[in-house]
Amino acid sequence: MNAAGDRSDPVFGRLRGEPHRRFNPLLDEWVLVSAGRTHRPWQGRREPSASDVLPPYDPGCYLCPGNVRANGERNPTYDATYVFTNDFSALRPGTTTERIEDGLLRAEGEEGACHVLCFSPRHDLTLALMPPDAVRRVVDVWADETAELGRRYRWIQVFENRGEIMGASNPHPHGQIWAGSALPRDAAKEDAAQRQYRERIGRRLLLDYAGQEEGGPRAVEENDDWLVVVPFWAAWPYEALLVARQPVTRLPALGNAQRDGLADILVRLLTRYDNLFGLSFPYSMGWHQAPFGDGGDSHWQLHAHFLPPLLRANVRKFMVGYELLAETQRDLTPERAAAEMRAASRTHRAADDGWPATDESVPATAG
Ligand code: H2U
Ligand code: ZN
Repeated sequence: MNAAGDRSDPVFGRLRGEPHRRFNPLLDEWVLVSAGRTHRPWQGRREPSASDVLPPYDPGCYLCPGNVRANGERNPTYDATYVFTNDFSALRPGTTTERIEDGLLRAEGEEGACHVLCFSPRHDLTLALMPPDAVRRVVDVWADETAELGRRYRWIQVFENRGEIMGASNPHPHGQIWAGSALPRDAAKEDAAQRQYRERIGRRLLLDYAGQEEGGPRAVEENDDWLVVVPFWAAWPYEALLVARQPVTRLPALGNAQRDGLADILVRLLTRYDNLFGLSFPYSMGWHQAPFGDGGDSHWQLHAHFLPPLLRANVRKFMVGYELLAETQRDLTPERAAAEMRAASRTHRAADDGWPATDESVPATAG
């Protein structure tokens, strides 16, 4: 029996074994939970589970220090983090903002910017394997990029696609920042839900949620400033929500201790993820922070979503059929997912498996 046994859930225990729907108050939508279906036979696609052993420097990598990128520019021989403008930006500054309407057909120009952030000069590291001070530097860059782009744009989306099956184009540890002038779909939904809650209840939705989950059956990691929980309404099997426990609207507002605490809990969460199936766990993660220039933002609570696709070591969940046509459905209860994550070790298995050592020094071959 794992830690779940100590964390009973008297309220929802009755529903847990039966098909039921759960409400997602952030997106104002429902998810169907059908526990037990994980045992059905699977003869479909299997994902490769072995984590490749990577060199610390790859002469063919367009993100490694000193290498030439796809557009011909050369990266500096950076030794910590490195930010550059995406050579294939989906949003660009100075594009038209014209709006066109013709009956039901509407379109508008969208101005913005796309940056790429290399987390480390080391090709073979991941956030989970980087030293704490290096992860803290990434937190600082996320905050600085948000502040800088926020002077000009409304929605700043900081995110990371990790692993081939999430569409990461390169194993070199990196993330992206997209900034735009409109509120994208999920941002608009979360903004509206948090605003309504604030108006109705007088408090921040996610702070109330964090208070309700602390120490409970869905909590995975906690420290003074942060809580990691598999949300009650999670869509992906091992989805996680990382939420600040004090009122804070955006990354740049985080103080020194909160940033250190964030680096610490990030590594703890990502280590548990990697240890869950003994492989470098793929996911998309991203920050949701208050939009800029909208006036009052006391309804917003800073948080990050971790959306990993794997259901088992080499079987991914596909969002198809019912999910695409009706509503999201999950097979594994969030409580069980959280218990498995708590049971996974907090010490990275890399050491036994010949994964890279936690040391950021760039080998002499780089350049
Ligand atoms: P992803 O691995 O999450 O796709 O992020 C890598 C980004 O890096 C991707 O958006 C950009 C791609 O456009 N890129 C460059 O800007 N320059 C390059 O030389 C290759 C990739
Ligand atoms: Zn590289």
